Amino acid sequence: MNRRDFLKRCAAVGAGGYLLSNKSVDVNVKHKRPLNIVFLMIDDMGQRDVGFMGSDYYETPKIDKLAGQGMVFTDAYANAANCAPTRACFLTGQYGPRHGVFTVGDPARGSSSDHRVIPIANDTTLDSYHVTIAELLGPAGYVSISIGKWHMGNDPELGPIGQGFDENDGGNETGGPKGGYFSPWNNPELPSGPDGEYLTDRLTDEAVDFIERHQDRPFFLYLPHYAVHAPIQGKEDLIAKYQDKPPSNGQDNPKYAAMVDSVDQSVGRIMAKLEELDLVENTVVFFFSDNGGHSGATSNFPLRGFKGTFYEGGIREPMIVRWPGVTRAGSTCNEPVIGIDFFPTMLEIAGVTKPADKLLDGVSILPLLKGADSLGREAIFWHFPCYLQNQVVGARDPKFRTRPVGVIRKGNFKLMQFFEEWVLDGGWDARETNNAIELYDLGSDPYETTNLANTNPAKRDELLNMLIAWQTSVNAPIPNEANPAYIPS
Ligand SMILES: [Ca+2]
Repeated sequence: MNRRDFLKRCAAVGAGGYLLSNKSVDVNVKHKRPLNIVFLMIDDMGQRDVGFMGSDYYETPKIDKLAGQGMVFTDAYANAANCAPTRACFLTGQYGPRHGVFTVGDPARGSSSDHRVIPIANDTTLDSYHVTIAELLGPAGYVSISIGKWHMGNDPELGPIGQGFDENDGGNETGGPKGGYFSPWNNPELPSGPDGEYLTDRLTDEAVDFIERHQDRPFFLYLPHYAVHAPIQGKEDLIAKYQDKPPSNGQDNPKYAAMVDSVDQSVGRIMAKLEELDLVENTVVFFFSDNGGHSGATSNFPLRGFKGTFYEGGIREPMIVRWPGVTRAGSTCNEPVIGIDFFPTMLEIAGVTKPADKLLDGVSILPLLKGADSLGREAIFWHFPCYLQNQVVGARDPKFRTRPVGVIRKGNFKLMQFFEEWVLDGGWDARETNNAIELYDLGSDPYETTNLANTNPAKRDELLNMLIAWQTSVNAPIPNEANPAYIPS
């Protein structure tokens, strides 16, 4: 069966179909299906990079306003600690072992002589046979666009168009803006604007234009900003605004602050356009980021670590969902949620029934949006069979942001299984002594300072058993081959 036939067969629209004009919806009826989805995916924005999560250095009044109008998730996670795997999980609704995008580029980063095991091969693009969220929303009547960073391959096959979006502005295989944040872009998917045009503003122009053009039909606006990923380049007038501002909690970079400020203005302009066109009550808006804040650019304090580590600072994200008539304004949810949950959530919002043979690893967060305080899900998982080089504060290791690791969070407990020690130093039988396991109680120790692996052996074994069972269930490849080039230091 080819892909088109598969899509035709599987794109079943929910009972009742959908309305063709979003203006005809009575917004006061809670169960009326909203028709538009706006997903704002910021790049490398740390959980503490926004005012509503406690930053008093960066100024994000528009994002904070959105947070006040919607529901804030305090325990929202990216599926990975770096860019591409989070995006592959978001687009497919599946954990990494299903699609093989585990990291960005080379899985063997750093010096091979420092690798104790051979890492697992990594897919740098998302294979076209995967069914993306855009491919299921399209047949349900949605017009869709991806504006900004794609990082999953190039069109016509592996870019946004190839993967089901109707339009693509600026998305390709690259993980950062090749030409920097000021035009010309050096991007075949985005015609350069006047010299000096700022990328975040330009992508926002494209988003506003898309909303205007498609205001009379259901739309899915996916806006994966290139910001606030390196290079750290802000607009001069915004940099000046932060130049004399005192640092706070380790956040002190005016150029980065200017980039965050531009993202804030982007959110403000998009919300203003929705209001102007009388669409705001009929649009669900998501705000999220793809991994933790980057070392050298910002501080995730008091969360431990940075982008690239699987401590909380590398994977915990700022997250808002605003769904008028459903999410209570100013509400907060503490249930752990993760990037793969957006796929089933958006299907449900759109009234699209999941095709029987489309495998989804996440769960719809609709009950949470409606006020429930739990999803009843046992645990969430991460799988990273690769090396990420560089030294960052909070990492376990002086040479790597992370070495190969598996992670589970269940309730307030989080367990990390480091594969080098696990595989080479005795596995299960040596789990008390081989330094493979870390266990934290995020409830009492959100900053991951006290490893409980040997002081709470019952909880350790419970989570470790669940993690191993999950790895088996998804065929997660464990890097179990010793590296002959390894030189003990
Ligand atoms: Ca990123």
